[in-house]
Amino acid sequence: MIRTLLINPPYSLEERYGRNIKQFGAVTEPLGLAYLAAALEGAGREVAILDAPALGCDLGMTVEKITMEKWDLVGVTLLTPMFDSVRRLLGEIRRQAPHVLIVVGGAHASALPERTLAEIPEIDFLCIGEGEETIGELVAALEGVTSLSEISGLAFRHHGEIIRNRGRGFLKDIDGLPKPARHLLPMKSYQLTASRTKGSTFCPTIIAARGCPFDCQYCSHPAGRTFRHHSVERIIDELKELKDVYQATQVNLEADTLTLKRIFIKDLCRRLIEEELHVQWTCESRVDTVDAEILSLMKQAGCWQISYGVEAGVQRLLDSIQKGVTLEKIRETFLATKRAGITIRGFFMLGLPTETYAEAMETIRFAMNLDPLWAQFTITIPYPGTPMFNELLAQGKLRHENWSHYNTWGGWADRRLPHVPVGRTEKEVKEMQKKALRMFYLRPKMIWRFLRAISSLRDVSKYMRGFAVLVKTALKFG
Ligand code: B12
Ligand code: SF4
Repeated sequence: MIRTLLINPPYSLEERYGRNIKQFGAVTEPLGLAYLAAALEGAGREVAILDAPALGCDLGMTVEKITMEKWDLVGVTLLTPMFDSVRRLLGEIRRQAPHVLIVVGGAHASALPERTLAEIPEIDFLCIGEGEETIGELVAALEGVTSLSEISGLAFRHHGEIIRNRGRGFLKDIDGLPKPARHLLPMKSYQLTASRTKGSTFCPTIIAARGCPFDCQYCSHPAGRTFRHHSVERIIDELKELKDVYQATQVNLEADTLTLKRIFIKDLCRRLIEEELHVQWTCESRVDTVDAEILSLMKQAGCWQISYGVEAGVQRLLDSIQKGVTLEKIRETFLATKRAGITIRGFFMLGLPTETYAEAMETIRFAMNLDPLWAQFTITIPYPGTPMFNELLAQGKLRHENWSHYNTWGGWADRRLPHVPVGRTEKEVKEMQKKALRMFYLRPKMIWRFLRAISSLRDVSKYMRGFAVLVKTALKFG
């Protein structure tokens, strides 16, 4: 029987966020891999997950764990900024365990399948899109039950040539999938950021839905354009598991836009209220999919925070990325959310194509006026597979395709930005990321708010460390 090891590669918090802010980063469950593992287990296969970042494993330790036991197939997830980490890992696996077959999947692999196979010669198979069915069929093919050419959504090498089979559509019914195999993950090692948690930072995730029909130009729609949600029953079932088995008191209900379907979010909230589970939750949403009625129901159902993708404080920029919302709508929804008693995390993008220095400042000021509890300012990265990437490439405005530098925290992690708006410099855009955080957080109002929120010594140390990092950047030490 084929034995499969699924690996979340050793991509450290320092690589993601840089030395200065790695301490504030999240270590989250690789739920994609847990879904794959559950599908394999459901088919009676032997499978394990090695979550290198959660276990604190570097490259050497990860390879050692792989070679200690005899695995036939290793499956690795690949997002764009992890490219070099994955390439190094696969090179070492090939060197130290040459018999092991290697399959990769994930957003980067799905966006650039042929190119990824060409750039990383150690990869044997590559999964495009959702992998639960593909990996099961791959294992069956490796056992000689079916042939590789029959597997939709698979690319692979054959006599030195790269073959790409027909595509596999997205799953219609995600409830048909077994619950993610959390029992194979080191659940107690996971932590969300302070900005997304209350008290303890243990806040596991439930994927409530996949897919999104909107047209944001910086999005590659890795889960497709059709919103597919789990049933309310299934979400409650996962919630109970997290509460009873892992003692979770708070969860993150993950979906590109949880509130997209009014009827679904209403049903979910009503059931959460009826069940009296007393689990607090957070989610991500769009400002144009909620109103006062939904927000009030969400609050009653235990929602204490919503993260909204605002992106820019300039209508011209919002229109250029086809966000489909107005500044007025953003203001209105922020107000309604605060009135409902739900706190807000706002996401803002700096360095959008054609953004000027003055417009970046306008976005920061807009964030300050909106005044969410937390704001995240990332540098725009044109990820492969997005309309933004294709357009910048066609216009000759991509500076390089060194994937490991495609990191939205480039200002802190000191990456070479793949794109800088015309007329501006990389140094200035990176500095803008730090400046945005300083302008937003080092306001007397914010300092007062955090002082009032302090409820433990741990909080004191957490806020002091954040404050110190921001002050250091102002003094040019960070
Ligand atoms: C939730 C989320 C997060 C959460 C994760 C929370 C958690 N507990 O999982 C947080 C906020 C921590 C996060 C962080 C990051 N994220 Co994120 N995230 C997402 C989001 C919104 C959903 C991911 C998800 O859970 N999907 C559901 C699961 C079931 O799907 P999945 O993980 O993709 O796995 C399926 C397939 O991809 C495939 N598959 C995946 N791996 C493998 C491996 C094998 C062997 C096989 C066969 C198949 C396979 O099968 C899986 C099951 O169907 C996506 C957008 C999206 N809609 O996908 C962005 C997204 C994946 N993130 C992205 C990025 C860039 C990041 C960061 C690198 C950002 C940063 N600069 O730090 C970090 C990296 C995190 C890390 N792992 O180190 C990008 C990736 C773009 C790209 N081209 O790589 C996306 C696509 C968003 C975007 N900008 O378009 N993220
Ligand atoms: S709303 Fe979010 S998931 Fe939907 S297209 Fe825009 S960025 Fe992508």
